[in-house]
Amino acid sequence: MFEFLKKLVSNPKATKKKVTPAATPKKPKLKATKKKVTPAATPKKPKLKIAKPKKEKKSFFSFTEKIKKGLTKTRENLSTQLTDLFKNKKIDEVFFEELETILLTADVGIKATEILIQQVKLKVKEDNVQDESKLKAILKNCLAEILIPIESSLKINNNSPFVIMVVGVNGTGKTTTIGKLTKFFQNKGKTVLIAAGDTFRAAATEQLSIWGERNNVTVISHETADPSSVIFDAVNSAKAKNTDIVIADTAGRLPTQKHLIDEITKIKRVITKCHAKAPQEILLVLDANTGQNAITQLKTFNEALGITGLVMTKLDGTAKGGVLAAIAKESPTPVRFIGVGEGIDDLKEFKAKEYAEAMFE
Ligand SMILES: Nc1nc2c(ncn2[C@@H]2O[C@H](COP(=O)(O)OP(=O)(O)OP(=O)(O)O)[C@@H](O)[C@H]2O)c(=O)[nH]1
Ligand SMILES: [Mg+2]
Repeated sequence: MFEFLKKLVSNPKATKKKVTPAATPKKPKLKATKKKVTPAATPKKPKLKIAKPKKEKKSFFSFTEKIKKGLTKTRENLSTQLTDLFKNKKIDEVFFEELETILLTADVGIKATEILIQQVKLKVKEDNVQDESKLKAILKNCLAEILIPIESSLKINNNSPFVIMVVGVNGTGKTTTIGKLTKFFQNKGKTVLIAAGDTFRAAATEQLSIWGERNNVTVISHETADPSSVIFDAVNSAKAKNTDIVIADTAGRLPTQKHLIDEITKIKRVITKCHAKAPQEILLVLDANTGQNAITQLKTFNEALGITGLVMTKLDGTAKGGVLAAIAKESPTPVRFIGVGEGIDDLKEFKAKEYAEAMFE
């Protein structure tokens, strides 16, 4: 199922077609797209399948467990390497050199690794640490300290509608995150409207419509291929209906595609014309598998748009969970959410301590 979706949505052909619109001027097939897609208006069977929401216990314990489960690959990788390290070595300079390599392989990044090693060395000396579990506890605490400055939950202010523009590179998980976010805000008692601003890929609107149906919210889409006008209409519609939040999807684009980066700055300007305080949040969705390249993506999107928050997706599928520490030290930006699976409930607010706990057992 995951493989099927991945192939369908991240189809290399589709990606190629989408990221080079100038080279492929033919219009996307949007004939089937209705002006407004509501659950009642789209009774036909969706072609795309999306993972069914998994039932989740609402306790704090289950919340922490979910993050732990999501970070299993990173934790297991770190744990195995740390255990091996302790098998052969006492804690000396060579030990710290090897620890440095282990942290770098988890994508903690050079700056954060240096800081971690410095702090760990200091504590190890102070407490005369010689065993693995104590070292892990020290690593946990030091990592949490690095992550705390980027822990910042998304606050919805009263300048309604609160417009969230979702941006990022192709296939990072933007549309899926919008589906999960809609549920998150509905659980907080907010009303949500979705704007299908990825007008480039024909299947994108359909994919978003399915998430709309699952959450029972309206998805505004358009027959024209101009994303600005779709989002403009959505913001106006939200104003008329007193909807609390508009979440706008956008097409994936690479930081190197200047014309597409220019296009997204235009989308932002159009939103502000419609609502002077909007967009209140420009959410960059990053795929944890991209490792250090996430920082390059962040810098480019930030220069073009002024990124106000991050979502780090697919942490469940990677051993590179350290990337958030790299972001904290190299390009500190508020991390709003983390994605730990494909299901509707697999989006969690980022909590530095829990995250650090989940990285080391
Ligand atoms: N395992 C896992 N998969 C995820 C997560 N978030 C998204 N995905 C999957 O990643 C794939 C791409 O997700 P999309 O939401 O379509 O990505 P996108 O950024 O909208 O892609 P484009 O619109 O093509 O740029 C899908 O198969 C999703 O199910 C996550 O947190 N964990
Ligand atoms: Mg998408």
